[in-house]
Amino acid sequence: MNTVAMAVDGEPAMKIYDFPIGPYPTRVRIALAEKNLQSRVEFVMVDLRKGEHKDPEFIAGKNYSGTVPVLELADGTCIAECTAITEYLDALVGEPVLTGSTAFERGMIHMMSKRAELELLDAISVYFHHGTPGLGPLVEQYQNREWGLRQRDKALRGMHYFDDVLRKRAYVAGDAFSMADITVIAGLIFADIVDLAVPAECTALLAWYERMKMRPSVKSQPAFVRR
Ligand code: GTS
Repeated sequence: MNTVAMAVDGEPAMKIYDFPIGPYPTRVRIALAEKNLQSRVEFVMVDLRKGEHKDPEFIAGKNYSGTVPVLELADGTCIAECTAITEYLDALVGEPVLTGSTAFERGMIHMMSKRAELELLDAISVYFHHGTPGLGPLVEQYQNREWGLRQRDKALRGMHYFDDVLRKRAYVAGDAFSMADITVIAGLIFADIVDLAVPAECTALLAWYERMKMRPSVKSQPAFVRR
């Protein structure tokens, strides 16, 4: 692991263990950009292609699940899981609110973000790790192609579901941009990585994605810049 950027203006440093082009780390990067918090974070590169996220030291000290991103607070506490990290960052500073202000908004955003994980992002991740070479033979210790292909089909159904949602409202969880939009964006980034095209008939999802890619917090991400 090596530290690739640091800009901390007198505030206690937070670290993000990161893989800059990865769909999941991009969720946290978008949240940081939306909240204008990048300058308070030191990014630490964890090279997934070298299996650095499976190092016993990383698993014992940073994230039991052996994934990135991980947020490390100044006192050494580590918070893993994109949803948990986004909730933490959202509570640090005010606008824009990404996880909801009212009970209704919080419930809707959490549900839709979880649904975007279950039906799209996590499904494509399983397809990547099981139905394709994934991170390569050094990292992928067990693969089940049948399971991977089922998850790819699940993700395609998920795309139709979110297309239907976005025919009825401007954003995934309501009338404002939220964590749920970020999670679907990550799903479509991962879909692109595994060459899983959004079906052409999903016009609402495709149009929403074009709008999302115009947001400064989204278009500046390494996941898009590299293309
Ligand atoms: N549920 C976790 C979260 O929401 O943070 C999933 C995190 C995750 O799967 N991260 C990927 C990872 O570490 C990073 S990336 O695929 O988006 O680059 N994958 C490595 C692995 O071996 O699963």
